[in-house]
Amino acid sequence: MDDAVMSTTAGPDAVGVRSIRVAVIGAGMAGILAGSKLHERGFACTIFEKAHQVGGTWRDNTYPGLACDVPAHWYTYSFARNPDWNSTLAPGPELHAYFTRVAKNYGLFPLIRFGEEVVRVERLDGQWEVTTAGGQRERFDVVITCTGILHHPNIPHFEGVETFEGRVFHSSQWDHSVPLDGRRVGVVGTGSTAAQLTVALAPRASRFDLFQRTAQWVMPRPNASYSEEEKALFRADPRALEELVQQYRSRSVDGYAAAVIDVDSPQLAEIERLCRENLETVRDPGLRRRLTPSYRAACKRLVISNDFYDAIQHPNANLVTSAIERIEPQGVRTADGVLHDLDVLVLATGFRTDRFIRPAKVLGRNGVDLDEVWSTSPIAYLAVSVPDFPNFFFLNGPNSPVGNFSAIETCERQLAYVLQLLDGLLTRKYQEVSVTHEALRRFEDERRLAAKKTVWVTGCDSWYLDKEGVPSSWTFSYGRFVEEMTRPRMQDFEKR
Ligand code: N01
Repeated sequence: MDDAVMSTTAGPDAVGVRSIRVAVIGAGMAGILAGSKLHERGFACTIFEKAHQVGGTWRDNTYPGLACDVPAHWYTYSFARNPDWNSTLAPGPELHAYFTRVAKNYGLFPLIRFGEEVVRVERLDGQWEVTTAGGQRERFDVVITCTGILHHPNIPHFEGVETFEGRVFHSSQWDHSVPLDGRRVGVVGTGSTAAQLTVALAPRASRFDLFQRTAQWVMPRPNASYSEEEKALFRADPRALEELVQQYRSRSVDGYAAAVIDVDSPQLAEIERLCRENLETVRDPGLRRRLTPSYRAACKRLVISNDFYDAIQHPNANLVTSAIERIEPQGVRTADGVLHDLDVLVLATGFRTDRFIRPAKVLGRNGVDLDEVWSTSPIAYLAVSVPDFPNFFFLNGPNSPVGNFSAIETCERQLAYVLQLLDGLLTRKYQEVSVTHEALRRFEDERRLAAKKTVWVTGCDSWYLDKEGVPSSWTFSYGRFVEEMTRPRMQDFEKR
């Protein structure tokens, strides 16, 4: 994969490379990637990061039980493999340490403006003016937004929440000062986060209530530990490590990625079979029935867990399926009239996945407002470019394959594509480049058509769907993504 990142013609010595100023917004997984590669190639690169540490989602999320449910060896940059993962599914702190290490090794810290939130990006005199919350303004030739998708917490308003005498917080804003052992803990939500919290907290709490609005399909995935011998082998033989990565990639690409885009696929049938088999491990038929979803597996993002069903059957654990009516000083009152006494209430209620670079105001050519362009839903040609926003690109942007395959591989391929578009700036073939309206329309029509065959539209509500019920993800195959990202079709771009 790194070959693709490196395959464009310009290098540090190329004409003009140092004079092209690039603003990268965000120092999470995608920003570290963009910064590393731009810096390596000699671009003048500034990374704006509103927080005080790198790591994005792995910095923000520190909840007990946090782990990545994608195999760690595959969840690494192709240019910075890690032979030292301790287990198949790495815990959050190990992932945060990895991303911090890569940022350090690639010399990014001096390029990062920590504590500087970008609030406005405006096209002025053929450049982008970036304004931060502190009022600093600076001009750049290119902007690459790396602001993530699962970033802005979705915090529902429950009536009476302000009267709660315990502590309440969102899962991505964990309050580590709050004791949990022996306390009465409630978690709202049944997504991947809530499942990991259940495994971590049910045995620690004196009582653990899981407030479920919708049951989720849970797919088992074993989590093996790696011995010191295995790590030594990976260190000594990078090819062995690469083979392991390839095994994980093939399994995911031929399995899950194929399943989600085709409701009639044998891969989806197999996922459903595995989820049903897993559900059968719940001993009490009443509990099993309440945990059984009424929609197809993978319609919502699958919860991946070997332990969730064991944890929800723990003597301390209680699955609450009556709707939350309001919050009272002592706890949560549900529609069946029961008051669930609590000391701590965690909102594992997910994220606002339609935000991207927003709430920053982005004004393109002739004052075109990104908020208006995206008034129905965020869209971008091949997830990378929007008309009237020249030299402005997304990694992990709208319609990116967020739920399909490795987000890191996705971003590496997107960056390789963007770097090819920047080649024209370097060689002075053009000064600005953005997709044409026509090409975006064509892509979007095709994407929406393909969406009809995906599992995401089979009758569940999820964060994949926009206001019109159209999945905001990549609705094509992995092969198509690789092909599209290999080389830009320059006729789809307006160059000036
Ligand atoms: O959030 P979610 P998440 N009243 O949106 C419920 C990734 N991730 O943080 O289904 C009551 O999936 C909502 O209910 P419903 C992963 O991609 C990865 O768990 O809408 N309940 C749902 O149950 C994942 O998909 C890892 O009816 C309310 C839950 O809250 C994504 O992050 C680990 C409610 C939200 O589930 C988001 O996961 C963790 C309300 N008003 C997360 N509002 C890895 O391991 C919402 N809910 C890589």
